[in-house]
Amino acid sequence: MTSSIGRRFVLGGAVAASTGLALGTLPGRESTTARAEAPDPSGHAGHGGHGGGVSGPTFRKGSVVDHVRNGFDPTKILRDFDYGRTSTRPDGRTLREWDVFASDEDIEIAPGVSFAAWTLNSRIPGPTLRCREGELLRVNFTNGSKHPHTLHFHGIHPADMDGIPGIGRGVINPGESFTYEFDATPFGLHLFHCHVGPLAEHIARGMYGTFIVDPPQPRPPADEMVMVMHGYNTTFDGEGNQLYAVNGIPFHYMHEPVRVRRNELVRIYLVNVLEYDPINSFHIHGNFFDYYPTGTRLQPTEFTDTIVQGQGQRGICELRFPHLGQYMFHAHKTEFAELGWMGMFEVVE
Ligand SMILES: [Cu+2]
Repeated sequence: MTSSIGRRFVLGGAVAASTGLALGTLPGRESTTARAEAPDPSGHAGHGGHGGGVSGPTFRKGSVVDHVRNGFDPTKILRDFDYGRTSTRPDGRTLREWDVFASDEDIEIAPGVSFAAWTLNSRIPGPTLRCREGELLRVNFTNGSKHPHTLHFHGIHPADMDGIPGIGRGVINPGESFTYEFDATPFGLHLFHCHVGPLAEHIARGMYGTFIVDPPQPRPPADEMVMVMHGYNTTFDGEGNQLYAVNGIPFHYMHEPVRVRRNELVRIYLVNVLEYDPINSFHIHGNFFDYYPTGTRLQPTEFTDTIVQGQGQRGICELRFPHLGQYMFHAHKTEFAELGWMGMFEVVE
């Protein structure tokens, strides 16, 4: 890390102080709107690459991105679990297969702001692949991008299925395909991402997804959702992020709150893949949650309202909302929150 980190944290403090109650206001209000094109008038943005500055978040008033043109919608991604195709092997074991393809896509990440993304299944984040412990998994990967990529899964598997350059099949070049095959173990909440260098750029461009291995005995029924925390380095300088998000589009769940039912169990599969910043965090208003780090144990380790994750860390949050109304959730790194990583739960009967 360079000394610019210190500058960025100082800058973050200035942002929080200057915008005051921004964390408690809804989109469309003065404090959460600004111009997408506006540079930080303080001139500090270049030091850390964070472009919000004292003018606050860089968004035009009242407009949202074109989800249809993007081809994905964070409201759908939230509860979109991809169980793939299953068949039964002669030995009675379940074989589960998915098709994953890489492609280069221009995505509107903020109103009028296009990002040259490298995607998995044409979305950011990539698909949420879900299976059960003990199954045999096959991931048929096709590289339709102009760049070489791999799929590297977190989990327990042989080296030649690890999806890194120089081992096993190694790099999958443009136009090539490869099938990764491994066992679904251990149960828990995992992730997958490209592992080709420059690694930070391949990840930051959008090449990641969630990988859920359910325990042999399913978890109790719940309103389940995935939240992948990430950012956008729109300048591609590798110096930080100008925008932050969960599930692809900054501020999306401020425009479309996550609707949940009062007293129903809510289970959030929370993953941090944020590149260029050392930590990310999740905080919920007016409530506490049980936290299961990596989801590999069935007993929570903590009852809290804030959790911090480094890159690659993930965990399951379980909670019920006893009261009706709207409750914010956001990074408790307020700089990230004001640059897009904030949303709302709306609790209804
Ligand atoms: Cu890649």
